[in-house]
Amino acid sequence: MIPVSVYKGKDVALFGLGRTGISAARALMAGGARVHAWDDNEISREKAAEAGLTIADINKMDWQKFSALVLSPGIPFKYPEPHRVVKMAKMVGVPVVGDMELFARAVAELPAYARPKIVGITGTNGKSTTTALIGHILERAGRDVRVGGNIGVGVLDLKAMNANSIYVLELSSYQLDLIDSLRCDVAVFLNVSPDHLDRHGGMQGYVAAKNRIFRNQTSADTAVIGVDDMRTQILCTRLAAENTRRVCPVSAEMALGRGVSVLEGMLSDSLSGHAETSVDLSSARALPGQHNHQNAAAAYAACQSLGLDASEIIDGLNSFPGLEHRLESVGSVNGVAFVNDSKATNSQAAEQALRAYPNAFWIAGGRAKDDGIDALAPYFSSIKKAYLIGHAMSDFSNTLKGKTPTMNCGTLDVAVAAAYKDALASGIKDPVILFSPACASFDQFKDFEARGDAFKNQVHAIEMDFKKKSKIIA
Ligand code: UMA
Repeated sequence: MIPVSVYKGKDVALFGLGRTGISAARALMAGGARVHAWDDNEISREKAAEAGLTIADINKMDWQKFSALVLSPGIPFKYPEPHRVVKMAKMVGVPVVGDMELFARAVAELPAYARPKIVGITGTNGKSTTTALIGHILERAGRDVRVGGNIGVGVLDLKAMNANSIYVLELSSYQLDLIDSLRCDVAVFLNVSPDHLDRHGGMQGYVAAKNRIFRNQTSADTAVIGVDDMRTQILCTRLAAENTRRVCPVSAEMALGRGVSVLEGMLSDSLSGHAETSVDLSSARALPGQHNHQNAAAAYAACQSLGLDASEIIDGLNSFPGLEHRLESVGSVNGVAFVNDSKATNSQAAEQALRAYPNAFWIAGGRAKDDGIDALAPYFSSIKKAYLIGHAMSDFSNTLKGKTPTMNCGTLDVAVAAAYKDALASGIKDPVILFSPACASFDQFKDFEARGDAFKNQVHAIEMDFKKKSKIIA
C-alpha cells in the first residue's frame, strides 16, 4: 500500500466503495487522515465496514469540515450530470480528487532523488494490453515494476514507492478527469475513437480528458503517441511543435522517418532518425493482429525511453503471455474453441476480434455504445451466426437482419449453450465461439471482468459435462 499523508489530521469525505474507494481510504487512513466513507449501495458499505473503514453518511454531514472529496472514477463527475456529492462539494468549495491524484501528491512529497518513475497509458483501445506488456517487459528485464490503475488494481494498493520503482498505470478517461498534478515520465496515448461520450459531454470532452495524460510533463519526459488515427496524429504534430518534451510517434499502418512502426509484422525502430532495429513479431504469439502491433510498438518506445536496450524489449515481447479477457483463448471442448474477449466494450475492440476470427459463432450485446455495431458491417457476412444478449439485443438484431443469421438469447448462459450446439452441428473444421460483446457490461454484470469470468465458468461447465458424458460412453 502507498500511504498518503497530504491530509494528515484532516477530515476527508470519500464516495464510492469499490476497488478505488477502499484502497484510497486505507491509504489516507495510513497517512493520518480521518476518512468518512459512503456508498449508495448497502452491500458495498457493509463490505467496507468489514474492511475496517468508518462508514458515515456524508450526505448528512457538515461539508465545511472536509478538506477534500475523494471520488471513485465510475461516479459521474461532470456528465451526464455531476453526482449529488460532487454538487455538494462544489457548493462549499471542497476540491474533488481521485486516487491517481492522491498518488501524484504522495509522489510530490518525496525528495527528487527518491522519486519513482511513472508510465501512464491511455487510449480507447489496447491500453490494458499495452500496460500489461510494458509491465512484463520491465519485469523480465529485472526492473522493480508495479502495474495498476484501470487494469484492475487501485494504484494506492500497489507496493510502496522507492527510487528505483517504476509504476506502470493504465489511465481511463474517468481517472484522467480527476487528476491535476500527476506527471508521467512516459505518457502513452494509443488511439482515440468515440467511447464513454455520455460521461464527457461528447467527443471533445472525451479527447480533452485523454489529453490530460500529458499534463505536467517536462523536457525530461516522453510522449509516446499512436498516429494511426487523425485525432492522435494532430495531437502528435502539436506536441512535437511545442518542443517541450520528447515525442515518439508509433504506428502499425505506416513507416515512420522517426518513430517505431510495425508493418507486415516487422517492427522497425527509427527513433534516432535512422533505422536501428528490425524485429519479426511473429514470435510474439500473444500479440497477433494489427491492433496488437500498435501496442507492441508503443511498449517498445516506452521501454526504450526508460533505458532498456532492444534485446531486453524483444525478449519481453516474445515472452508476453497475453491478457485475461482480451482475445483470451479459454480452451477447446469437443473440437470447439472458445475465445473470451469480454474486454471488447465497444465496436472498435470487437472489430479486432472479428478480424482475428472470421467465420466465428459470435456472442455480442450488453449496454451498447452510441455508435452501436454499424461500423462492423464489413464483417457481418463472414460471421457464422450472432447470439445476442442484454440491452442491445433488439437493436443489434435489427442491424444484423438479412446480413447474418441471428438468435436473440437474452442472457450469456443461453447464448453460450446455443452457440456450442450450433458449432458442433455445423461440421465446420475447428469452429470458434467468440465472445466479443462490443458493449459495456453494466446492464447484466458488475464489470467486464465479471462478465468474462461468467463466460469462462460457462465454458468450464460445458467441459465438465462433456468429460462426464465421455466417461459414461467409455
Ligand atoms: N457508486 C455509488 N453511486 C453511484 C455510482 C457508483 O455509490 O452513482 C458506487 C458503487 O456502489 C460501487 C462503487 O461506487 O461500490 C464503484 O466505483 P467505481 O465504479 O469507480 O469502481 P471501482 O471498483 O472503484 O473500479 C474502478 C474502475 N471502474 C470504473 O472506472 C467504472 C475500474 O476499471 C478500475 O480497474 C478500478 O477502479 C481500479 O483502478 C474498470 C472499468 O470498467 C475495469 N473501467 C472503464 C473501462 O475500462 O471502460 C473505465
